[in-house]
Amino acid sequence: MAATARSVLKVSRTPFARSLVSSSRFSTTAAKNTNLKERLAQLIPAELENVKAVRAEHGKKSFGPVLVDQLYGGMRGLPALIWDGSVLDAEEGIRFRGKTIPECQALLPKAPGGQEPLPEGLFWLLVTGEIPTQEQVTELSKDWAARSALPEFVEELLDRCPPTLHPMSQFSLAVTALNHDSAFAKAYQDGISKKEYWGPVFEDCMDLIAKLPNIAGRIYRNVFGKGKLPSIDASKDYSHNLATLLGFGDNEAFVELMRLYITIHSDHEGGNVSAHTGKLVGSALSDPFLAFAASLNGLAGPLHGLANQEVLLWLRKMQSQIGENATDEAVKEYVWATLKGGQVVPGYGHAVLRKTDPRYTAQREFALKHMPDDPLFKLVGQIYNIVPDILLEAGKAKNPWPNVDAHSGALLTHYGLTQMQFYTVLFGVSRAFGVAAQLIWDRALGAPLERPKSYSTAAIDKMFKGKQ
Ligand code: FAM
Repeated sequence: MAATARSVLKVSRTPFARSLVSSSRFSTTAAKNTNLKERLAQLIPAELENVKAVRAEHGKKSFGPVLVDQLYGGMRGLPALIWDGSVLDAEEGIRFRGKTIPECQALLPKAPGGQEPLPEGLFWLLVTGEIPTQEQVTELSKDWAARSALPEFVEELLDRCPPTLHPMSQFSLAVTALNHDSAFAKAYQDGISKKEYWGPVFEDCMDLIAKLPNIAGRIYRNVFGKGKLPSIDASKDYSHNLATLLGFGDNEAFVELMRLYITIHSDHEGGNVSAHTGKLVGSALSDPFLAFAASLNGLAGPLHGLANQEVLLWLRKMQSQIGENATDEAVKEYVWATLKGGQVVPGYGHAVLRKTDPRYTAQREFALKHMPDDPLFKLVGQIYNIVPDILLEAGKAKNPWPNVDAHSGALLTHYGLTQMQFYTVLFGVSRAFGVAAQLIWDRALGAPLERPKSYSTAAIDKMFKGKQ
């Protein structure tokens, strides 16, 4: 078996296949003159061989014991999924196809005059493992602009939502409804072969990403009374269009923020609630709209994406109770009161990370460059100096350091996007990039239906009674 696997590995070691085995060996430039779908079609056969070979060589090897505590403890740390797009290290944080956030900032194409990476490039990287050329990202911007229109009934659906319905619920409704035009659902009904699934899934994923600015913009304008939605400009990049639809397109710093924001929020390996939910639902061959709507419903939870809203609510409540420019002592008391009230400090802690989230650091650096004197930014910094020690002293949280959500609200507030109920929608727009890339690869590699085993407490007791 091993000999066969080794010989398969030998023939399959194209640059892409190798890159997935060892992320440090990426090819840095994508093949020229191809669009994303064509490039992907070139990469899939080698990756199918690569997976086959790895399974043949290592498929029967054990990952070690599973502890009963992991069954009760939210499966923390349980090795259970494969996703090559991004990997999260507890100390170092996220890498997208082997690249850290600063590396992505340095390497990915930028808009003319811009300094932050274009999310178009990040999507290309997630899908292919390659750094795209400027032309290739421009092509993606244009493609997404061309696909951006919403079906009229989805616009009407959003317009009929009461403004009191949370923006995340509206977002999920609209994405679910896009399944009306799913290329994959139609192809499946028409009897498409399993080998061809990835093609219509790719088309759906491109449509999904493309339509999100119109959904987000419409929700924002409807809920917060911001007037009529302008149209998408096919000559502009995705983040510029998103900013314009929200009403901030004239502010170049805000547009840059959107480019960075989408890039760093796009993906966080496969096990987080939104990424995993998308993969799980997609594994039933629900189309990408249904799968991503499920991701959004997970992202809408306060322990996950809604934490960015919760942080701002918590900060505003703090300011109303102890005033602005409060002393460290007063802030400490407020943090302790939060903990003693049986609540979490939003924006702090993480299920995997054990250091300050590099996504927090990237946002802090953006703030230092663009808004060093902003009072809310200063408060976020003051809290950073206070909360970790308190969480350590309280002794429960395994990670006392800030995560991505501790910072984003302060940046958005600075530019006038003060409606905190909307913040998780922006996280959702970004997370589509990672979930979509994963759905495409899952169908290309023929990932099976997910179906882990659950046990009853009585069964656990019976199984292990009297054993060490
Ligand atoms: N404040 C207070 N208590 C906390 C805490 C925090 N920020 N973080 C963890 N704990 C508690 C936790 O509630 C648990 O208490 P119990 O034993 O009473 O259940 C204990 O410490 C051990 O938890 P853990 O193992 O350190 O963390 P988990 O892996 O169970 O949970 C988080 C991870 C993110 C859900 C948790 O740290 C948390 O609730 N943080 C605040 C909410 C937040 O910021 N979420 C966003 C996470 C983010 F990165 C994202 O998904 N966007």
